[in-house]
Amino acid sequence: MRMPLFRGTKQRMLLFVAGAVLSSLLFSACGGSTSILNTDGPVAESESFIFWVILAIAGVIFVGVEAMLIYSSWRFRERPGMPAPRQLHGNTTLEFAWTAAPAVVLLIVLVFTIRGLWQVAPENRPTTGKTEVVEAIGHQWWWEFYYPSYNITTADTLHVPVGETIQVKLYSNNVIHSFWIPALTGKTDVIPGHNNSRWFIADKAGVYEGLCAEFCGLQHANMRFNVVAEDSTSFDTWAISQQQAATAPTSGSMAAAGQKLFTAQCSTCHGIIGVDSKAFVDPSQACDNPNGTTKDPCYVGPNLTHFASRATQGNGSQQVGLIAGGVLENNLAQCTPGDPNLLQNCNVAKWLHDPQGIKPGNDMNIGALSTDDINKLVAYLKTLN
Ligand code: HEC
Ligand SMILES: [Cu+2]
Repeated sequence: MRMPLFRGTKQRMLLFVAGAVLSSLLFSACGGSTSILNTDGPVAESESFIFWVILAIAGVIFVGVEAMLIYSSWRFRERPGMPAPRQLHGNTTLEFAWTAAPAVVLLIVLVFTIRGLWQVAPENRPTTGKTEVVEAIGHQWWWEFYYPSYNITTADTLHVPVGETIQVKLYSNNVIHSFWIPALTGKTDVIPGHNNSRWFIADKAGVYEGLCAEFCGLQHANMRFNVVAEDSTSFDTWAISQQQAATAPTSGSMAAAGQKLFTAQCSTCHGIIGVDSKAFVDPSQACDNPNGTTKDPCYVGPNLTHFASRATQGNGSQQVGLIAGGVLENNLAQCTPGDPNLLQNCNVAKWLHDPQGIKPGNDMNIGALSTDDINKLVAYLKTLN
């Protein structure tokens, strides 16, 4: 019976080693803008610095302990005819030393941690330079962003000006989410009835990945967003374009028919400024925030006024647009109403065809749409620049 047991252990060991190698290979694919070690702003830098400090200390301890272990196992190994080693018990100096040494190590870690906490604290955000306030609302399961100074609302993509302090006020009226942009700022819980805030600065223009880092239900993994950091001129141009009401489609066009369908079937959950909604809603005052004062009506789904501006731009490597928390890419350029392969090529058509199949459990519960209606709606959504 002993042999198979031994073999089993060996096999398990082999499996474990193979698993470890495989998973490290897999995880080595994670990197780029999603890595906390590849930072592009002072807040994330301060946080990853603590990681490096702890890693360095732990590394020195690991190498030291392992070296002593290996040395003494070899140096004092049992040889034939050796007498039993001297038996020891209790050594006050040693006892003090191995109590004091870890305490000192932990104290060093504590000092760096407190320093980091201080640097990233909401009250300690830089007061020199410009500050842009953004209200981020965690929904099940997508992020909404409201800019009080422009009175604009968007979803899935957070635009920020490079080099300016971005103060993010965090709201939820459902469950606890966590706001996280690995390359720019660490995680902060988004708690109903308890309004947290966070600040960060993007040092470089670019597109960064953001996500929800608190398990918030079935589609928690599809609650991602993009951060587009751009120079202040591009940011202003973007913000001003977002302030405009949706342009009305040419009467008699396919898009106009789509708008009619939208008003009839979609406007209970989606707002479009100039169509079924007069203005964007400030979540700090609205039903999104349980502490708010005026209970304005809020929409269940993303505001679609400028849905087309959230599509993938350029050749795709520059700004990838997202649909419904990143469950699909917003590839509107591939959406040609009338295309017989619309449902294969166009992601928003796929979404409209079967939102529950694509993101099971999400709040877009609608009856089946005909292909004809999907064509009209896609034609309309494409006009929402
Ligand atoms: C019962 C409410 C409801 C109705 C009705 C509804 N939607 Fe939605 N819609 C949602 C929700 C909620 C989401 C976000 C889902 C998520 O990300 O989890 C969404 C997402 C979307 C998105 C993606 C938006 C983005 O920025 O990511 C589009 C486009 C959309 N809906 C279009 C429509 C159209 C067109 C109709 C009418 C045929 C419609 N919806 C009807 C609730 C609704
Ligand atoms: Cu979440």
